[in-house]
Amino acid sequence: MKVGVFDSGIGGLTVVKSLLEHRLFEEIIYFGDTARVPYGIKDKTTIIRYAIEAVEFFKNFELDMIIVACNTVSAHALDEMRDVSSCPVIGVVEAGILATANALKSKDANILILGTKATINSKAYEIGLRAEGFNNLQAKATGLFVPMVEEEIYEGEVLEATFRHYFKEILLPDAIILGCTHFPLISKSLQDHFSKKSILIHSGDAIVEYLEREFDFSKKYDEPKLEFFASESPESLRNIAKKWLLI
Ligand code: DGN
Repeated sequence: MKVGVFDSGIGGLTVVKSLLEHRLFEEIIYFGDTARVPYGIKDKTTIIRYAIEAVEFFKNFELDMIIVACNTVSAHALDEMRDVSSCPVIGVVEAGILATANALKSKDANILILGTKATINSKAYEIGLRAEGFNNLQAKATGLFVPMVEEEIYEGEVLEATFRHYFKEILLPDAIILGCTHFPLISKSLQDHFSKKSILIHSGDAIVEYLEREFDFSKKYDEPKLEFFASESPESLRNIAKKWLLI
C-alpha cells in the first residue's frame, strides 16, 4: 500500500516513525507545508484551504490512502479533504480518541488534552471523549511547544518554565493526549513534570492501532520507499527526517 502523510510541518514525522516501526506501508510520501507552518494559530477557513491544497498535491501520486498527521487539520478539515480526495483520508484525532478509550480502564479517569489553539478551540477531542463516556476532562492549548520542538528544545529549564506557565492550574492527569504531532518529542519531560504513571496518547501509535483494526495490514514491509516533500526548504525537512527517523 502507498500512503500520503500530511502535516503542517515536521511534526508528522513522529507519525511516520510509528508507521515505519510497524512496517505497514510499501511506500510513504510525506508532505509538510513548511512554508506556512504553524497552522495552529490560523482560522478554520484557512486551515481548510491549505488542507485541500495538500490533497491536490497528493493527486500527483496514486495513493491508497492519506493520513492526516496533524491534529489541527484533523480537527478542522477532515470532511473537506474527504470531499475532494479519491482515496480514504484518515485523521489522528478520531484515532487518538479511540486509543484513549481503549487505554483507560475507568470512565472516571482524568484526561488532559494538549494541542494547538486551533485544536483545543475545535473541542474535537472533548466531544469525542464525552461520546465515549469520559467527562473528567482538562484541555489546554500549549502552542509554544511547537516552536520549541522545531528549535530542538526537548528538555531543560526553558521547557520547564513553560510547563509551569501552562500547567499551574492543571490537576494530575491519568492520561495525557499529545494532541499535536510535535509533542511526542517532549513526552519524557512531560512525564517527569506530571507522573510516570500518566498514560501518554501518541498520535502515531493511535493511528497504527486504528489502521490495524480497520484494514488488513498482514503484509509487512521491511524497506519501504520514503519520499519527503515540503513547500519550503525540503532539504531541511529531509535532514530532520534522517535525524528523527534514523534513516
Ligand atoms: N503538528 C501540528 C498538529 O498536530 O496540530 C501542529 C503544528 C502547527 O501547525 N502548529
